Amino acid sequence: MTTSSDKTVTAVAHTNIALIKYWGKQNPELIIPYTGSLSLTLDQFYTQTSVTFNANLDKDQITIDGQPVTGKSGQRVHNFLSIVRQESGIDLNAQVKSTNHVPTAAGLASSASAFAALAAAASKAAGMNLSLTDLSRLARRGSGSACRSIFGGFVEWRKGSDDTNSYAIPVETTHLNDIRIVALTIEKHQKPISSREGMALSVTTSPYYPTWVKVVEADLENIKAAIQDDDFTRFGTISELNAMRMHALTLSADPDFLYFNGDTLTAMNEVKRLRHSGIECYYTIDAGPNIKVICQQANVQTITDTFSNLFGPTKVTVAKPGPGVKYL
Ligand code: 2P0
Repeated sequence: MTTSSDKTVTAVAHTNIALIKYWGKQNPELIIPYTGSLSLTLDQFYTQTSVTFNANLDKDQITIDGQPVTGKSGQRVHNFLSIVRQESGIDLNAQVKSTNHVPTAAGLASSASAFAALAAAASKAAGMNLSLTDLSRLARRGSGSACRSIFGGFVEWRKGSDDTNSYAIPVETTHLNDIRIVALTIEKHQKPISSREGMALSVTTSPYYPTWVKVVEADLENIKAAIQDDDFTRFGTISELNAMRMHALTLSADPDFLYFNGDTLTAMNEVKRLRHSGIECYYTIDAGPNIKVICQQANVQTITDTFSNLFGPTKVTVAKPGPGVKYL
């Protein structure tokens, strides 16, 4: 049993946007997915987290943006810290201070940057010195998508079959580096059905789920080939298709549910209109109403002008490929 460690460790992790979506767990306890997925880590949205294990604390103390975290979210962080305690052998409570530079739970995958930063800070504060692969495995235990935020740029989560072999790896490439994500924050409120609940409902009730598992394998191979061929058109086309296939699993669940709202549909139509007018862009949408427009640097201005006119300039953020996890 370790009884003293006052070292504060601070880590920063950026969020990621999935182009090939993770939607369903074959092992909910260990967060082993049914399929692989592929993402791009973004430079604009990140979480900074400091962790100190301290013998004077009688329980874990967690704050996000200065506010104490309790209830379900607090329990999730506490459970994650218990995994770190178990794996490191430390037997102390922790102080966790986290600052989010992400619109929380609005479909910008805040849990990805949150658990990636927490995994990095907590493991090091507990005296572990994990490889990036083991850090990715650990982050996965907090939130599936967090395993991808350990790395920068394009990242593939290899689904694996158990705790040892389900982790993310960087996609080595110099291609598509002028890719940009124009994020439209249509709605900042918490979504009515969490990703965790939504994917569980899709797995257990959508008759199309087995087909999704097959289709994702093909989408994943095709998008990796598009990256290696530096083929933006194929890259964008596959991304948009894959996102819509994921949302078909929500519409076909019992009871059915939908993450889009009216503004989401307006934005989708606008992306298609722009594309038909020669401004090449595609959309992807996660478990919320917000849209991310996938484009190249040359078209960023036209696209941001268009959506600033529609929704207001404060709703539009341009992101570039971002870095992997870092210690401060
Ligand atoms: C993704 N999403 O690949 C998919 C696409 C949302 C839509 O990963 O239950 O918060 O913590 O493993 O990672 C969001 O789900 O879910 C997500 P858990 P997570 O980015």
